[in-house]
Amino acid sequence: MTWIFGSTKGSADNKIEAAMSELVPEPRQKPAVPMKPVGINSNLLGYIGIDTIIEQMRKKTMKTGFDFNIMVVGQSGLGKSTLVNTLFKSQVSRKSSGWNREEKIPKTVEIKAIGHVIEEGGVKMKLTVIDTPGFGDQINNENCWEPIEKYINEQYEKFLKEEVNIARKKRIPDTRVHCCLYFISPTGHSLRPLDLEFMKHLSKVVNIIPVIAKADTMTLEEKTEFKQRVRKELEVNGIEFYPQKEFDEDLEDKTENDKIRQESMPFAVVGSDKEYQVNGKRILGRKTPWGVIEVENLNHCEFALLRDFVIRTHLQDLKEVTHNIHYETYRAKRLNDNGGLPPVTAETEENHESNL
Ligand SMILES: Nc1nc2c(ncn2[C@@H]2O[C@H](COP(=O)(O)OP(=O)(O)O)[C@@H](O)[C@H]2O)c(=O)[nH]1
Ligand SMILES: [Mg+2]
Repeated sequence: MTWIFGSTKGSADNKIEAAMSELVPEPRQKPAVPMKPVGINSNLLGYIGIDTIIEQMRKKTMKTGFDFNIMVVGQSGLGKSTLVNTLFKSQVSRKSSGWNREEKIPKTVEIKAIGHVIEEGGVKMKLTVIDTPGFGDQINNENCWEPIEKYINEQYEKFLKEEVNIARKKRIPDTRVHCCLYFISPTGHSLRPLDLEFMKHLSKVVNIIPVIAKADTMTLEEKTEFKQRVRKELEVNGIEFYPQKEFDEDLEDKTENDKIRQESMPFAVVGSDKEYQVNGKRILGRKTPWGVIEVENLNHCEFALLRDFVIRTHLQDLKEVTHNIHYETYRAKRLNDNGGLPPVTAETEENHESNL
C-alpha cells in the first residue's frame, strides 16, 4: 500500500474548510469550568453541562483522527484509476506535498489501496482509495464480482477478529469499505446485464454509488436521458444504491436524499490528473480541440458534486451505514456460523460492554 502523508492545513480552499466545519464543529474555547448561567439561583436552574459533550467529542476526534475508505469498481478502461488521481489532486489535497503519481497510469492488475492523510482544523482523516482491476475483459465474466466481494468481506473479517479479541485494541484500524463507486459505461443505451448482476451482489455488502464514467463523451441531452434511464433500470431491478431509502432517519433526511436519488444519481463525472492554465488559474482538466473540460467546474461535469456528497455531506452517514448495517449483517452471520472464530464467551462479552 502506498502511503503518502500530506496536509491541507492552511490552504485557501474555503470550500473544503467549510466541508470540514460541517463535520467537526468550529473550535470553541473550552471554558475552564463548565459554563453556568450567571445570576441568582443558578443551581436551581439546573445547568448540568451536557452541551460540553460536543467539545469532548471534537477533542477526541482531533486526537485519534478517523479512517475513510472509498473503492472504485467497474469495467476496464472507464477511468477508475484516473478518478482516484483526480480525487487526490483536486481540492481535497491540492496543497499537500508528496503526491507524485505523475507517471502515465498503467493498467490496474490488482486490488490496490492508495492512502493519504488529510488534515484540516486539527482533525486528521486517513483517506484511502481502493483501486481495482477492471472486469469484463474476459470471454466468460461469470462471477467476476467475487474478488471484489471477497476483499470487502475480508475487511469485515479483520475488524471482527479485532473486535472479539480478548485484549482488543482501544481503537481498531478501520479498513472497511465505506463506499463503492460503481463506474457505468457512457453508452447512452442501457445498463449491461453484467452491471446489474454486479451491483445486485455488491449492494448487499457495501454502499454503492453509481457514477457515469467519461461524461465528456455525451451531450447534455444524452446525459440527462441516460441518467434517467439508469435510475429507472436500477429501480426496476430492485438495486438499492446509497443513500438507501430504508435508512432515511427522518423527514429532513428523506427530503434531502430523495432529491439526490431522483436528480443527482448517478453522478456523471469526468476525470483527469493533468493541470492546465485557464484564465490565469491552474485547473485539472482534459484538453480537447474545442477547449479544456474543467473537472471541478460544475458547468462541465458533476465530479465536484460527487466529491462533496461523499466527503462533505455524507461521510459520517456512509460510515454509520457501513458499521450498523453492512458490517452488522456480516458480523451476525459470522457469529451465528461461528466458523473458525473463538466462541463468544461471557468474558469477551463483558469486555465488549466495558469498552463501549
Ligand atoms: N474522455 C475521457 N477519458 C478518460 C476519462 N477518465 C479517464 N480517461 C481515459 O481513459 C483511459 C483509461 O483510464 P484508466 O483510468 O486507466 O481506466 P481504468 O481501467 O478504469 O482504471 C485513459 O486513456 C484515460 O486518460 C474521462 O473522464 N473522459
Ligand atoms: Mg485502472
